[in-house]
Amino acid sequence: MGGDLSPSLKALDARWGRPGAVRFTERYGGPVALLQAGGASIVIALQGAQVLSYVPANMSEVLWLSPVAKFGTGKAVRGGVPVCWPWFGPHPGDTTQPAHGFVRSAPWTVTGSAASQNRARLVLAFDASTNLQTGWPHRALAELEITLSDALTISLSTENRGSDDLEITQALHTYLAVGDIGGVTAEGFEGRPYLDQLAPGPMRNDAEPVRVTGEIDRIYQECEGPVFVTDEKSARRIRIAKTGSRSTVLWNPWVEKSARLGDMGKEGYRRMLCVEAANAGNDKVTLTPGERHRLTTELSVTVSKAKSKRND
Ligand code: TA6
Repeated sequence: MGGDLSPSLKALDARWGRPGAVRFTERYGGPVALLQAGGASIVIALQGAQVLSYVPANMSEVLWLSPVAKFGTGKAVRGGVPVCWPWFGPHPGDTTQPAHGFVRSAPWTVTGSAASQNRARLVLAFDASTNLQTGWPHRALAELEITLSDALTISLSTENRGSDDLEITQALHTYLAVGDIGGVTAEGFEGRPYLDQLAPGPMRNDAEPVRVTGEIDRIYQECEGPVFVTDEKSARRIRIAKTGSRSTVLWNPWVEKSARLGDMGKEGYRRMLCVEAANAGNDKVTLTPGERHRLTTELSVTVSKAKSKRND
């Protein structure tokens, strides 16, 4: 195996590899880390520190990855869990800046790994206090800690390394894989106020669980608890828990936006739903010098009771 690794992958394996739990290789045309624990596995692209795949033990893929995802240097990959930092959505003041910040398509540095019985962990960092080429006039360190156990836990920490207060927005932009969007219900949003990105205006509020029947792009506020995606066709329920976040983004591009995006694949929108642990909308994070903030999302899956066999 080691024979086919590039020198940098060999060095990563030597420094951070953990037998049977953490190894480095190439996938999708770029360097990735493969983590395994208790029969579960994940793939993490080092570019963007982006989890691209999560397969729990004895289950199928939990994350959606576009079948036409374009992997390339400096190109955000459509799917998995892109890291939106240090701003969510369009840059608050400069339209020349990329949407969702500059780290999701930048190289991150592996800074830690660990493995124990049924658990594997990788830590990556993006030091924006020295990456002056971003043009971002602040000094901060972003760290992503990815832990695989009987759930997938991803934590994005920000440390303000500047001498002024730092305000950020951010999201772990999770693309969940679903059997078919027509059989999906999202629960835990009932009664939560949300900003409708498709119809800017006052906060809205729905009392019912969410069914997706067209483009949806909502930033739920005052939304701290776990939410659930029930997927009839896949006969499973995904729990999305979080900490350090009072906002959750729900997004499906549907037909027209998918066509504009160009990298969703044929009817890709039917097989995905984004449920994003975020600090977005009015839920901004302000850090004093030296202060740290941690945003965490935890994904876990249960198999729905086998659909009762109808007697017809
Ligand atoms: O999280 C929802 C959203 O902000 C949508 O408005 C849409 O733009 C989506 O993110 C994807 O953004 P991207 O820059 O990855 O195409």
